[in-house]
Amino acid sequence: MTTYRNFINGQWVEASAGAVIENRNPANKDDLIGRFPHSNNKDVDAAVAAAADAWKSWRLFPAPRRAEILFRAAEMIAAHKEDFARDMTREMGKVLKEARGDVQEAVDMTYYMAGEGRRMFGQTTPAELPNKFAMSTRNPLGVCGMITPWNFPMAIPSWKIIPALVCGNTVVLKPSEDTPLSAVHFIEVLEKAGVPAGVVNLVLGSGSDVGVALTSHPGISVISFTGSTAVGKLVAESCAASFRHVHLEMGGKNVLMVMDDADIDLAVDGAIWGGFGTSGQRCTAASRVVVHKKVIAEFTQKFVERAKRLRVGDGLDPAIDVGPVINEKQLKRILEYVRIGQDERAKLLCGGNRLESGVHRNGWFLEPTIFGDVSPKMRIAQEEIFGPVVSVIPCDNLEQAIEIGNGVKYGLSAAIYTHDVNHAFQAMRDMHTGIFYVNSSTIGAEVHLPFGGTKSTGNGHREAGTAALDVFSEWKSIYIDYSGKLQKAQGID
Ligand code: UN1
Repeated sequence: MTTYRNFINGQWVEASAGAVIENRNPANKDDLIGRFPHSNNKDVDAAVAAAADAWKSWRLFPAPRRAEILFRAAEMIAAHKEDFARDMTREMGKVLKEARGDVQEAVDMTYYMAGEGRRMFGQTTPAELPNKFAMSTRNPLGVCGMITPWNFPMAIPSWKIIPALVCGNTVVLKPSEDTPLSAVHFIEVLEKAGVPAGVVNLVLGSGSDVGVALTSHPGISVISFTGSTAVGKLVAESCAASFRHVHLEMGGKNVLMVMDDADIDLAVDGAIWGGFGTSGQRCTAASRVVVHKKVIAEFTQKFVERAKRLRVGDGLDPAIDVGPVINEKQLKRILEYVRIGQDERAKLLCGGNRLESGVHRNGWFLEPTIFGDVSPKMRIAQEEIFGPVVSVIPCDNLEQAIEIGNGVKYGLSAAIYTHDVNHAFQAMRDMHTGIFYVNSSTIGAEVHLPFGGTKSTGNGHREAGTAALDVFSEWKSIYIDYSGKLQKAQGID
């Protein structure tokens, strides 16, 4: 049994209070993965102090050289892909193929962002006055605090840490207590790739201890948070007090719209993948499927038939399609939504139960669940469930599909299945989401495009793509007057 540590100022250290959190496999709770530090505000203080000190030199380290370290890190993650993916499946349950995809996203993001070390373009512009030069440059902010969830245990830390580093910031990471091992692997890679001491720090523990200490710490310049909308609100409030920058990536209630001219089998593939991939535990999950009345009978029959055939079990077994959900608390929450859906008189078409006998007896397994006859205002059609539960909602036409699609408080991802190019363009324009797909499911964003959502999904920022640089740098506008005399602003004689 391994006892893991925090990483502060280039050293692997125990939490100051010596307390530990056990991490167990959600597919088999007898499988103890390790003991991890239950850190507190003293550990956060030490990590922020180390990061602040390291920032003094890291910010001056040339960006192309920061990038060299990050390119090495990308190679190392790729070399460990299989081991990291297996440990990820063991600690959070998603099937191995998907865990490999998660590690691959970290590889892709690290290569992509390292490339920014030789770009990170600013602007040069004409100046208003003669013999004057004008330009703008990106500048690092200082120490970045990062709070990351368990559903993408390596990808999401990479989406935050790598752009922060390439911009010249230093980092304190607090990953979910459900997935500390993947974070340890990622930080070890950065250490071995040559990131200097103090530039990246890892403080493991709970949100109420480490998260709160981080978001309220005066030494932090920016907080980047991915998690629930309820917690995101607390994070934003805590940051507002000191005008600390905050980037929030929160909930989703994404819609997959199936029009009457759609390729139904393709749409069913998309609904299965978007609804039950990662056991529905993605902020981009297709948790609502809005289907044209003309094709809803055919679609629903095929969708339910496919969902019933999904094999639920340990994600390390290659025959399994859907792994467990992350923990008992989430399992209970999801089952509570199944009850709510039944109380609301939605029609339970398949699933709805916990699987707890035989091979499922030691884990947090749920049957893939589909509700039919869902009306758009029901709670199951409005609230983020974050589990393998999909609502099928009928519609009369495209306009109504768009209205239903937009009729939730979230705005992350949407998809349309149609062969009508006009409908595809109209939906693309009118869906108020940060991500939109045509003839493809709501999940599967790529690292070089902005990732994030509108309304209660986010606070206007995006991660990934060059948009991430806007979270982790600030503009400085620079004017150089080489006229040798006092020149006042245009319009002043
Ligand atoms: C998330 O669910 O928090 O587009 C992120 C996707 C993935 C990332 C999801 N690339 O579904």
